Amino acid sequence: LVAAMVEVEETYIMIKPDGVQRGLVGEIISRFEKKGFKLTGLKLFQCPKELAQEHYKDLQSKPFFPKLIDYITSGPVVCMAWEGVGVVASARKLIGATNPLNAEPGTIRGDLAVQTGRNVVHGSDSPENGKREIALWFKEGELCEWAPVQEPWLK
Ligand code: RTP
Repeated sequence: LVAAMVEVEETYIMIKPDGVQRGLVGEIISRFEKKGFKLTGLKLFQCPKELAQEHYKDLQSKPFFPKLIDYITSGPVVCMAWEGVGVVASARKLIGATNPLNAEPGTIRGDLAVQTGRNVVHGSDSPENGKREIALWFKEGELCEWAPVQEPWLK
């Protein structure tokens, strides 16, 4: 028996304020749904400054940090938890390169964005960060563990 190379993982995906403002919420959620990942958490949320600073603490020393915090807190974001085999790396591929001008067509940023500072979506960069970020952005009771039913919805 060959051991499975990729495991079921969870990742934190966030539609940034520009994605909400531009009416791209449905389009972005639909890309992860169509790929086949499972949505386990979803909310529209006005992020406080402290949370944005904690989320991006690794970038604290970067010159663009204050602008990044202003951007992320400039309006509501859509917080999502997604689950699936290899979802962390796959979601990063669906999202595309950080600089949307380098992102391939077919990716979210490649199709929908132009500027690094307005790149519409965030995705965790490792399974460890996926867990850390989901715990940071969601409270207990906000996540749903569910399995797809086999029965048809309409009878
Ligand atoms: P994200 O965390 O949002 O998924 O982005 P990422 O991993 O692709 O990129 P990262 O290097 O972690 O940067 C986080 C976010 O900071 C903003 N940024 N601005 N030079 C700049 O002005 C600059 N560089 C990065 C972007 O919004 C980037 O997504």
